[in-house]
Amino acid sequence: MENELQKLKQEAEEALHAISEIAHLEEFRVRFLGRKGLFSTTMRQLGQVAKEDRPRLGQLANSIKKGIEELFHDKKDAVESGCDTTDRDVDLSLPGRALSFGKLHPITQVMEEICAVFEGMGFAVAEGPDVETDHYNFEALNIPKHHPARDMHDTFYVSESILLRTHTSPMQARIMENQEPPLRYIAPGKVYRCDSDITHTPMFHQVEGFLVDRDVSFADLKGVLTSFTRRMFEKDLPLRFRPSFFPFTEPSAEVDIACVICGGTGCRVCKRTGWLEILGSGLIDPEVLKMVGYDPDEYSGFAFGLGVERIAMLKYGIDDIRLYYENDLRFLNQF
Ligand code: 2U9
Repeated sequence: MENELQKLKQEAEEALHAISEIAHLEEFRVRFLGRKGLFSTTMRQLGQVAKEDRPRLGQLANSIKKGIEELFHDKKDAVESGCDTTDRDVDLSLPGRALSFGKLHPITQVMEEICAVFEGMGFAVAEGPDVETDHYNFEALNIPKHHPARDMHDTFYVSESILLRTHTSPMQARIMENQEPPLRYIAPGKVYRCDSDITHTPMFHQVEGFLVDRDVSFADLKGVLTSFTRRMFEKDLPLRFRPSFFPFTEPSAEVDIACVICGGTGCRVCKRTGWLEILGSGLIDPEVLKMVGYDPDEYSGFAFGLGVERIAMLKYGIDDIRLYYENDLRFLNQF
């Protein structure tokens, strides 16, 4: 009898626990607590147990039934009011779940910072398509047919004349073609090249910029880029302009800053040179000015370009570019 009562208790508790709809409450009441229900039927059997056990078992049966009735009323209130908290899986004492806020990807953060510095110097921001024509990506920028950058191994082609832009310069050619100087623009965005190792990813971000006006000289370029590096790296770092070559600028220069890690004494990051290359630049080639319809005798200009991933690597001491794109929150949450 005692076993039967305990089994009934367990059965009733489980049945109550499973109830989530009002319709099932009455079914439960009739089945367990009604006049012909399981508790009444079991209690009627008390007459058949030994006389000396009857008071103890009667007391037990009453207390179990009372307990189930209380649980039933709690459940009824909860289900009818729509906030069923009698479920034992819900611990109301637990603190609420903390909302985790998303944040900008480190590359987006650095790109916005770069743009803000140039905007502070009066440059407007222009964005253009990632899918470009061969004309704007190469031809208009004085990159001839035989140039290695045009090879299938360096560029992602969509068709013979359509490709994924390999730099944001096409946007600048489009602006020049449609507007008259004076002009000051930067073009931030994604660019694509067939390349993949610890310092290259097939997609990366660039900010390129240009200024065209009358009497623009290399001194103007030096002034703007010196201000930029000082603001970006928040230090009065020494800067050097090293002669270089780009098809769209003449003369051209690569710009180095004193190594942000060793300060110029030489370390692993700067390959013992004491310098870090941060951007390319130059005076816009007169051929490019002619191509967009400007008279090179009237106007001159400078242009520059930088890789955002590289700037962010130098700023934060990151040694593998692929970390940016592995979506590992332990890495991303540091920024
Ligand atoms: C027009 C004329 C000239 C844009 C320039 C660079 C120098 C340059 C690279 C730096 C690292 C790209 O991300 S990177 O690989 N860029 O060095 N870009 S001058 O010159 C232009 C652009 C448009 C019409």
